[in-house]
Amino acid sequence: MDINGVRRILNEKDNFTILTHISPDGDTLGCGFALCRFLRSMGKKANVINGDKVPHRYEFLCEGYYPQEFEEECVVAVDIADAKLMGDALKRYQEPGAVDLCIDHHISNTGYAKETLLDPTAGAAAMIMYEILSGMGEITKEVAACLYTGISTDTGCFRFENTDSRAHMYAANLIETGIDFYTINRKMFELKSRNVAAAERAIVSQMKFYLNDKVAVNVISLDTLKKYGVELAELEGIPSVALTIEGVAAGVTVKEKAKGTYKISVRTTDELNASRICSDFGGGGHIRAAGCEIKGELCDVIDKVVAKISEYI
Ligand SMILES: [Mn+2]
Repeated sequence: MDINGVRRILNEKDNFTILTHISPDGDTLGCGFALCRFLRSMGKKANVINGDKVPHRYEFLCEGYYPQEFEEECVVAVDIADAKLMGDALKRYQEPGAVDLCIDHHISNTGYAKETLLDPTAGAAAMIMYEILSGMGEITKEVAACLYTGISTDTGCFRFENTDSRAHMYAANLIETGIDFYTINRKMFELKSRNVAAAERAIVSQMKFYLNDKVAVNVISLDTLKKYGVELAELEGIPSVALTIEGVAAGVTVKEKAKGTYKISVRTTDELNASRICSDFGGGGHIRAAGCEIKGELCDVIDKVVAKISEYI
């Protein structure tokens, strides 16, 4: 479906449920709350539903948000590549045909929705959302803050390879609305609690190297989270640490979800395709950042991922 098709749906329907993905990030939440605010300002009803709770640093995106009562007419998924990424709390939306419209930029999108607007060249789904909404009406400061957060977080504050002139241009237009982008970026990329800083130091000090130091692995165990009193969502900075080391082509973060279940996040330089590595384990994502889930003992899980990467190196 093209942008005009999406605008038509947003104009025609009145009651929207907007879904965001589990382990919500700035892009899925930014898109979700931007769309919700925009639709409400059009006099329509809309709710944003998350499979997980909104991490503290993103709470400003839902400032003033309250759930509305209505008969659901249109279900929109934002930044969700695969129905299973809605999580167990949103099981009912994982059924075939449950999602009417998906707006996404993941090359690995499975096409689970009835209609999909997919632009894998967009660094953030929030860029697609900006294109849709800016053609429908005025982007208020509140909506702009949500969209800017999505673009900034998914491009690593305009540093990742997925950053292009379009990302900068949209960001510039959003800044024109008067948003406090300094505070947004400081919250997204700098501020952390002392506990989180201590946990990060402990994790990074245990970083292991494989394949002639081309692969670096960080492990976030449930014990570490407990010891430092932090949540997994607060350690979003860890996956980018490995790639700051010269010679590393793949940074792997192994997150213990439950005993024997690990969430793997893979970040790569231009030597490797992270999405392909993860799709071999049933996951997916972007070329330079992707994820998957693997069950087993920690050492076996790491061996499997490293062996897979060695096939592509
Ligand atoms: Mn995204």
